[in-house]
Amino acid sequence: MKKIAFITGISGQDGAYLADLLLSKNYHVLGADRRTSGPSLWRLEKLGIANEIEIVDCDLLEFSNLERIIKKYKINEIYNLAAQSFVASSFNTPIYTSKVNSLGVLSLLELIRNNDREIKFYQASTSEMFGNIKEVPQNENTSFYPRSPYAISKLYSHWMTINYREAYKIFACSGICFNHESPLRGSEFVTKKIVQSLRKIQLDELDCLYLGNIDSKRDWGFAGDYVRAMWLMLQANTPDDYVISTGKTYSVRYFIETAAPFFNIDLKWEGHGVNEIGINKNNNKIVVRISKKFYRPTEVDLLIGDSSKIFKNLNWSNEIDIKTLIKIMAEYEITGNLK
Ligand code: NAP
Ligand code: F7E
Repeated sequence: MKKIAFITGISGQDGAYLADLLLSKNYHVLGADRRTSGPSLWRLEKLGIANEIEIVDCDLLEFSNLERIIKKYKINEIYNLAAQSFVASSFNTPIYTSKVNSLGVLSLLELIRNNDREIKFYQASTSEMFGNIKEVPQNENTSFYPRSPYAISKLYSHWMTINYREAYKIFACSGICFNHESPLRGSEFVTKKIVQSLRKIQLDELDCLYLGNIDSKRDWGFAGDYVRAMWLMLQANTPDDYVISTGKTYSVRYFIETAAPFFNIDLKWEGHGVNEIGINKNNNKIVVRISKKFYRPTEVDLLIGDSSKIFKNLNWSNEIDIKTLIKIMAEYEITGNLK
């Protein structure tokens, strides 16, 4: 009998890569999708797996949707990836973000508690919970100091996951994932925005890329590596929480400088702060400008993870480094080919 995995957030970046991984391991994959006005399953189509997944109509805010699914199927593993995941947006939609990212998770945990405590549960936690960092690098024991409604909503569900594990002996795990990217990353996130815009500049479809704080630093990995860690966590002998990261950090500025040559752009910087500009030395055109519009009310300046626990317990480490990640993302913009 095939194991049944229920993935919320199937239409997102991680949902697509995780579904691909679980199908390769012979799971029956149920994917929660909610109605939107446009097509939502393009990532699954890009990976060539759209027809292999059973899509179920489900919004995390509709308790009855979740209940119907949990009662209908004999689910073995739930991967809760659904979220309002864009930090910048969470400052404008704090109540909505909290409902989905906090109460949506609690609904799932309650349903497991009341219906089938054998279901294993993965919660998509985030390095944003470290926020105004208290330690370098950050590990599972580092104190949290969230800096956005997004991070605070995720901290709630992180602790709720731990509480349900301790109180009801549910196999519930929280993966504290640092930033992970791919060609299938949403276009509002900075890495995708950079490669997409540089390609448009190369094709004369855009004059200039506008960014916010380019000196902020992130520990960027590849989404394909991170979904493997999620799966490993639910195959372990005991449920636990893990930091999933590469252990290296780079600035947004470094990301642009490294991506630019793929698009025949040779960058030099002039000026400071909001007046800083990036000039293409090949034609002296200004291709990067700073806009206050993209600054956040409270920023997370630096993140760098320590994943020695998951390496030791589950033998996980990332395979794709930053330069390879940038190459994969840049080449996808040029060729449109994923594999
Ligand atoms: P993503 O591409 O933004 O995908 C989010 C998914 O959640 C989409 O499928 C979205 O559906 C769905 N969703 C949002 N609100 C929903 C609702 N009310 N009901 C049902 N589905 C809903 O995010 P991702 O990058 O794949 O990240 C996956 C998870 O990991 C998220 O929980 C995110 O917060 C967390 N995380 C991500 C990273 C990272 O660097 N990628 C790092 C740490 C943690 P629609 O398509 O309909 O909007
Ligand atoms: O920003 C800076 C921005 O939006 C990265 C989500 O997956 O990872 C992601 O959250 C950095 C920030 O990702 C622009 O200020 C500069 O310092 O790509 P991002 P994020 O906020 O780190 C965590 C782990 C998650 O859990 C989230 O779900 O880049 N930045 N200029 C910019 N960012 C954006 N988006 N756009 C800019 O123009």
